[in-house]
Amino acid sequence: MNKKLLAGTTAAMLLAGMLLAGCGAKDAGTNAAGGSGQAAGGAAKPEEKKQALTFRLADTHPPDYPTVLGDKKFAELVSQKTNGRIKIDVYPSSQLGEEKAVVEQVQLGAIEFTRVSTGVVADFSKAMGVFSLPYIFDNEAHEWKFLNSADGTKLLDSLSASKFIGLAYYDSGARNFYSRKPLKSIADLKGQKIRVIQNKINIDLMEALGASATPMPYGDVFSSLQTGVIDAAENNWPSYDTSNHYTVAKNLILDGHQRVPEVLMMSKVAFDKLSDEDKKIIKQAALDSVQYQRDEWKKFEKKSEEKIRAAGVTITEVTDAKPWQDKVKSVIDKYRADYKDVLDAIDKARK
Ligand code: GTR
Repeated sequence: MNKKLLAGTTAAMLLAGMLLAGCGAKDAGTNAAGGSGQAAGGAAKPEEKKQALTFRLADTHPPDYPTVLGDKKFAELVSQKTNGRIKIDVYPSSQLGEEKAVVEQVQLGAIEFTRVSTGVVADFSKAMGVFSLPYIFDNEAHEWKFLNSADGTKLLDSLSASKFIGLAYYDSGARNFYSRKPLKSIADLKGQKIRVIQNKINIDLMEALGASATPMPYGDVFSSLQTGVIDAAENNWPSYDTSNHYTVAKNLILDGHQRVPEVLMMSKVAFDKLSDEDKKIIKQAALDSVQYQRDEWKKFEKKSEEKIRAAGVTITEVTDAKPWQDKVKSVIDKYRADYKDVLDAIDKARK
């Protein structure tokens, strides 16, 4: 069975299981205690009254990928802080579906947690679109200075308007173009069919580069590159590596056009049902998992780069980003008014 079919089947089975169980989060405390949650033969102690909960967290990447390692660290911290009372099961490899479908389910409360690219969330929360604008961050330090600032937190908090609770940002490095066709300069992108994460800004960005954008789910990109449905795609080193795109699109140009952070988020529907204490534990555990995720990211990014460089991919370095920035400036101009405050805050974080 191919990966996609398997993912679809698994998702369908999980959904069927959920329907049979009658709910998403299981109240294990109530189930185990036969409906009362009370210790036999006496008044319930306060500890025993607390609900035991099991949640699901969806991630598109394979189990050893740094975002999934971050997810698992988060789940582990939540379990530790609640003495195992809140269990978060991590489902990697798109087992619960492709990102857009998962985000829709998180919005409805059918899946409680997900880790996704803010590029995907942009279609649900306009504010998150800012991260899909090209060349807004100079480097990792600049990006994280903003993400960790009060303005970065405000942006994360704004997700609640779209029925998500933004828990934390995770690292995702910089995105570069890669193609089946030669890709030695910006001019080579002209006329190429490039897969993008579905959002308006990405489509404008491809147009500015003279290319044509083909939005599609991440899981479809490999076969689309392999069969020539698309010429090119773009991503960071770890995704180019683990998706095996580097085996079919063997020309990479290190243009670093975007730094699109990942976001760990919870369904607001599920969050609102939690006690204040549990809300606090979940928020803190997410923040406490960030440094670990960033460390794992660094290690993995380096390993992926080494692997790809050794694999015979034709790699073009971009020593001068200016022509690239000039070419896509129209995109920033188009959206500047929409994102004025946050773009100003991002500029401020540069200093
Ligand atoms: C990756 C990101 C994924 C997914 C993917 C994509 O960098 O970690 O969540 O959004 O990009 O291009 O679809």
